[in-house]
Amino acid sequence: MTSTLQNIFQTAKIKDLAADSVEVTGKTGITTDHGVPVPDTDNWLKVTNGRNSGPSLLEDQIAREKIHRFDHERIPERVVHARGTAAHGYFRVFDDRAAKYTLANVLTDPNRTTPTFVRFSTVQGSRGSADTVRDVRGFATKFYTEEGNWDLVGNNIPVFFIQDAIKFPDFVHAVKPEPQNEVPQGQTAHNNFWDFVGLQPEASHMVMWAMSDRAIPRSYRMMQGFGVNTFTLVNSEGKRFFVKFHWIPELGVHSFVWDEALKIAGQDPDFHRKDLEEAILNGAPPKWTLGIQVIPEEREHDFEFDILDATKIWPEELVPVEEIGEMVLNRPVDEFFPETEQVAFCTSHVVPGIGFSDDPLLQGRNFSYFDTQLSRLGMNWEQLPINRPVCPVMNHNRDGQHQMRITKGRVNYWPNRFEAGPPIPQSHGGYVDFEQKIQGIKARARGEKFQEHYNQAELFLNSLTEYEKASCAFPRSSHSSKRTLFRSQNHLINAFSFELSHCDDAKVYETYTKLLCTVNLDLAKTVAANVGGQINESPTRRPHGKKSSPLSQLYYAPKKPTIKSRRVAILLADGFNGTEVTTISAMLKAGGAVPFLIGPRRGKIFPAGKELGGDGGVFVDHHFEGQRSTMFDALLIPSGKESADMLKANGRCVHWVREAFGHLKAIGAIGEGVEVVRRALKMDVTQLTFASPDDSAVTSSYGVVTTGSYKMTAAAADALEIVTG
Ligand code: HDE
Repeated sequence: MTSTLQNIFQTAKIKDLAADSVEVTGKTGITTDHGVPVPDTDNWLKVTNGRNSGPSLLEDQIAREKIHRFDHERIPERVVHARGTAAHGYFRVFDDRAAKYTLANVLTDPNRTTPTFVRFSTVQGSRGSADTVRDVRGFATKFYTEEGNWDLVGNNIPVFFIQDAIKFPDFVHAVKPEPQNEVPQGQTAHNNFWDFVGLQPEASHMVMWAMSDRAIPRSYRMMQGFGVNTFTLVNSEGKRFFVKFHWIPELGVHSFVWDEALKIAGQDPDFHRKDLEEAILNGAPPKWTLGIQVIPEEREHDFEFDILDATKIWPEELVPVEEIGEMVLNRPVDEFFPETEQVAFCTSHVVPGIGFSDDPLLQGRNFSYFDTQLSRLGMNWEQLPINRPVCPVMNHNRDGQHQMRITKGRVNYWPNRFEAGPPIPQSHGGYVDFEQKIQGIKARARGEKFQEHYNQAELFLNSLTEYEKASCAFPRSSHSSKRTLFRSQNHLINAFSFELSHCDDAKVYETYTKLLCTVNLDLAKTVAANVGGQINESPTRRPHGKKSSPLSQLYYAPKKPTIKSRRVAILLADGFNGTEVTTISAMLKAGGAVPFLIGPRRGKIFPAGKELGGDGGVFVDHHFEGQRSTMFDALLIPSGKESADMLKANGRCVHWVREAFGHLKAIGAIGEGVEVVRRALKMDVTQLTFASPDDSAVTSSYGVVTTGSYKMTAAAADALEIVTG
């Protein structure tokens, strides 16, 4: 374990897991599973005459055990959300402000630290699929509270494709790879998905989100989380409230552009997995604020949408988000399988003070999750170390496959003559079942307001800013006078066009472009023109023209801009400016960023003034061919004539600068390094720049910062001092 991890705060869950953790060291010899020391793991017991190896013997219990264990290493992958990664952390509330809504201590007691375990995931692809595909992301949190586990099993998009759980198998069959050839992997760009959503208008709101930048997050650390379903809270006076849960990331909500996401899927399919681990190990543990939207019971019917419909948001203008606490993820898992793969969530797992609503999607989920764990992990899945609560567990449930607990005593039922294992009344912390009055007719039907499907799809579209709509070759700044240099395209249109263009059945894309007319006629026309679809000439619904700014991800820009955890590539070759690179690297590290030196070879590269092959070189992290600009958030080209000349002449470096520019990465260049940028972009960088007030450096609305020479400022000196100690 690294020293960073040893020093971090240990939650009750980390201490609990220690009982089941073993460390493998040089002193730990190998034994069989029944504990017998193993003398040889490389040779199966054989009949041999010394010259030839003869037949292998079935009696070799050591070899047999090794193979048996291997044969059964796999368990069924999750039917959805198979690809994921996870981390440990903790949750604290700011104060007891939520006590007016709930008696749940985890949401009201500021003196508590509740351990958490979060698993992030994609939905469509299998366990080995790429991280950066266009997809919804799962955001499932297990709170190990003192009153039992609470699982908040959410996504990074606040709505869902369907309203009633009974449609889930159809939806998942349609979205997953097609049955005849198991294609495509990690994508919704195929006939069956678009066929289904085209015939299922309730999906239209969620499809807008899935085609937006939300579906290609830059990092799991830079996305929101939403409980999606409507839950309930009960306070100590027995009053009930409807609630939606929100996670808001400290770093803001950021996405890739599609070209980056596509390339990274090939360059580093584990990008998001590594990103989470890298940030935690580099001392930038991700943090989210927990927000709640609350509606008192008596206001349930005050809205034009049904508040129990999971295809609808509750606009924040109508129901504000109240921030009540924060979660930090500060520890990667020690081993993937027992923790990330075996963790199992259930929406039905709530604690006193939190309850369900009649949301028909949630009701079905409450059945489904426990059920799926039975086939994935077996009946006693809640005894697995990662799943077991940190509070005592006692009941009269018994036996089942892989029972790990030995419960002493003579009774396994209640009531019993010993009064052993009695129920716990509500007054002593027992779960509170809210006494809800129900009246109605038993029928296969949904409420009246569940029939409207397009208003919020339009609301989402109207709320996107130009940035989100603009293509990757579009300038960052909306006040740029140079904007016309670039071709404006639309992210959302591009996404629809990519996906529908992968459908080869005309019926599918024609149905969908017709459906889009009801959301927005202009959008439908452009997409139809791109993919060969069809439109209805007049809008089939009157647009309402409303907006809600929190639907745009720019609304969540971090309160204080930060370079924390951002990856910065410094491209250099022999003859670079050594002091400059050392100082800037130190400044980046002091700001929490992660600098990487990229050079023409993996070994030592020598700064100007140092003898080639001598003592004065620096080790670079990667060779030019080993990484691409897509793997980094920013690029720096230092000064140094010889170095700059080499970079200019190298096709890979030129491409690096051009690609980073195209993806709107921040690019910094100093002295001769400016010439590299100029050459790569085939334009005078001053065309791209705005002079800064003191003329010391010029920065552009395109994210290019250039300066003639590097100055050792007081801030730089401080940073150097911090990092070099
Ligand atoms: Fe899930 N979902 N889901 N889902 N879901 C599963 O449970 C299901 C839904 C979500 O990291 C499965 O343990 C039904 C909405 C996440 O382990 C399964 C319905 C939301 C994860 C299941 C939904 C989610 C799952 C598969 C419609 C966002 C991964 C493996 C009624 C709020 C959890 C498993 C992890 C996983 C069923 C809809 C989120 C089959 C029936 C809405 C994040 O039980």
